[in-house]
Amino acid sequence: MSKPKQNDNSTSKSEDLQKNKEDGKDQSMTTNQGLKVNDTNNSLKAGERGATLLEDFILREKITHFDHERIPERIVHARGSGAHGHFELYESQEKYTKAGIFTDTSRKTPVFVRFSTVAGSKGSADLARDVRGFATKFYTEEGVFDLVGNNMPIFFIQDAMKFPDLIHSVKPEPNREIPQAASAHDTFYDFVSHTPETLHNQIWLMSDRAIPRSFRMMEGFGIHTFRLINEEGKSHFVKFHWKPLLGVHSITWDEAVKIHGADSDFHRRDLWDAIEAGQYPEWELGFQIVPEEDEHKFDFDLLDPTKLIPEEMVPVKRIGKMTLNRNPDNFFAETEQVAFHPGHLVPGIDFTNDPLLQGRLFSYTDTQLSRLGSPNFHEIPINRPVNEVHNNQRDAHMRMTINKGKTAYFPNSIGGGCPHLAKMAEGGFTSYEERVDAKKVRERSESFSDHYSQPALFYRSLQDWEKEHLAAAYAFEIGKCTYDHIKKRMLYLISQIDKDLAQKVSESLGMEIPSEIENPVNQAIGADADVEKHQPKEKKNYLEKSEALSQTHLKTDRITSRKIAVLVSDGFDGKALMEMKEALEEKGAVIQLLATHGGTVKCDKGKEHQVDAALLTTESVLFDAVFVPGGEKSVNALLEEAKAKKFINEALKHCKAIAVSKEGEQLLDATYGKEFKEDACVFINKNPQKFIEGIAKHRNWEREEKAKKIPA
Ligand code: HDD
Repeated sequence: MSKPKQNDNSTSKSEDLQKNKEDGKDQSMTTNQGLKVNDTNNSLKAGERGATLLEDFILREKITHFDHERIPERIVHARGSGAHGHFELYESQEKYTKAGIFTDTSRKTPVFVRFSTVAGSKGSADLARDVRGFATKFYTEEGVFDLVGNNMPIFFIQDAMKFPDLIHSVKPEPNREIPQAASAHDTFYDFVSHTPETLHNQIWLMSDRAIPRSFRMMEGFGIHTFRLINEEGKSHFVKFHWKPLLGVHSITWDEAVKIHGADSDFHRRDLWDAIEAGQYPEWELGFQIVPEEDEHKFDFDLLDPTKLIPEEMVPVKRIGKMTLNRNPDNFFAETEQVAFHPGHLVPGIDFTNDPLLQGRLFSYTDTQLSRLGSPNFHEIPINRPVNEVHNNQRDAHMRMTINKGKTAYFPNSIGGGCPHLAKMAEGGFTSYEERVDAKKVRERSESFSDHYSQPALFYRSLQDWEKEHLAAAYAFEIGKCTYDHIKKRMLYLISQIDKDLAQKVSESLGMEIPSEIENPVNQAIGADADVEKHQPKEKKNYLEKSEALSQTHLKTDRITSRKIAVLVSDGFDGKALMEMKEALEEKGAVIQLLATHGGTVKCDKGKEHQVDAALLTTESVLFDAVFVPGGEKSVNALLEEAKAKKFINEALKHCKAIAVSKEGEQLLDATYGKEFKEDACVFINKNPQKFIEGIAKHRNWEREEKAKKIPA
């Protein structure tokens, strides 16, 4: 790894956090009361072999604190990783919003971002097939603004009322707490097959977006339609997008399964290592703006969170850039205690009536009360705003602020009327004055009932390789269900999205596609007017394809931070390694020397090189590409290692770039490599530039049809 960059990343938030930091450097150990401690190994006893005394307050304090170290994990998004950074605006968006972060180009707004999986527990593996959370806390001068989104642009359900049902169905089944961090089980598909509004998010979940190569290579979406409000009080609808500058990339399911065992912290480690190495992940923030008067011009409802606005209909305007450049100092204090909330807003941004968003506005504060234990969670350093907080809220568990004076009410005269109300000119928040004139009803709009058109658009927009992966994912997930009626319902629903897709899945399942839905909802769950009424409407085709939905169009030619394995043993061609290393490192790639043994290896010139990992301790799936330099002795030793051959076979199967020079070619001959010598991403004695271009492709998916037969 290259050396960490000098830390020039301070922001108003990092200075604020400084107040709470301590590292014990050159200090004596103390109790929590500040008493110096000179023995932390032995309890106080009656005689050296005697019983321990209750009096031992040092022992009691240490054990009591330990006993209470754990807090409840998040009910969803329990497993996550966070990083600090900042956001900078390209040009003022004052036409649309008065929010300072979107109008003042001189600002460097501090952010903290937490990425997560949804279903798994805190200790589950990173490569579960799942939606990824992408939550950003902006510490703005006007207060905290949270954009609590996902890496998919739509959600499973349309009303927050159904969230507990959705989550209960995907979480481990309650009788035996199986399976962990996996949607492939009966209860989830029971729910999905009875809830056709889930189908759009469901098809994204079956796509490669659910198994990203890295958090740094995912898009992020605010999902709901929000409002932007300008100085004149005019509102525009907006959808928020994060576009990663490293492109959008995923891995294959076979790799995901293997990474589970090889490195279950794969994404967490990747984010941490990239930031430590100074390879800071970056995203551009995009606005999709819809004028108020266009609200009803679409074939779908802007308030329906199961629909996206195709970028071909409303382009995404990139308005600024976020850079993550500092790892947290303490996982618990920062990443675990950070509390996001879609209701943390600043003037210039407002909600819409999306019923999912409206329900979220309640849930997020509520959950912090049980998770963090007190309404004072905003005082925890990672959560407190960088501007000052003044109000008449008082007390409660773990209050940190010492409010002075006699008054904690408004209006008051004794306290000089303070804190006084902000005048509008000083930036107080006012809600958008949306006109509401309606009956109070427990209903859903019929404009929300189109459940097939957008899943079909998504599928049509994918390349063939993406379609193959997606069909295999459905076959895997539904194949894991044990109830035939659930499998049949799923097949029927998929056939309504796309006949070819359903055909592929049905062949894998060895099951006919039903011509009509069996076990209608009202038989299975009792007559339900809402479910009956909201059976999907006929599929529409308002756009044949949207390029923005396929990862093929979301690439870059950067290979920054890509991990390249170099397979060697003693006697390898040192010159070839140095040439390759120099060329790749110049482009920001990370080279690791994997050898037949740990310690150091000697090249053909007798120079010692530090081994990054013995082959025994690592796996092909943890790397983006492989290079095998020549050197007779080295290659002979590799030929004796089954792991080296497995490494090459897996890299081939996973469509990665492979380069060999001189005798290194023998490793291709000894593996399935011999059948792939003409492959566009297999480079034999080519210059490093060709290999770099191959790595930048991420994968040669054209190889996959043939490579999937490799039994690796
Ligand atoms: Fe949620 C956490 C994203 C709907 C209730 N949600 C949570 C996190 C993300 C999202 C990224 C993790 C934040 C972190 O890293 O701490 N949630 C979404 C998105 C949704 C969504 C994009 C739909 C567009 N969520 C949603 C609904 C409800 C919740 C409809 C409840 C009615 N979500 C929660 C929660 C969590 C949460 C229970 C768990 C931990 C937390 O809030 O702080 O309140």
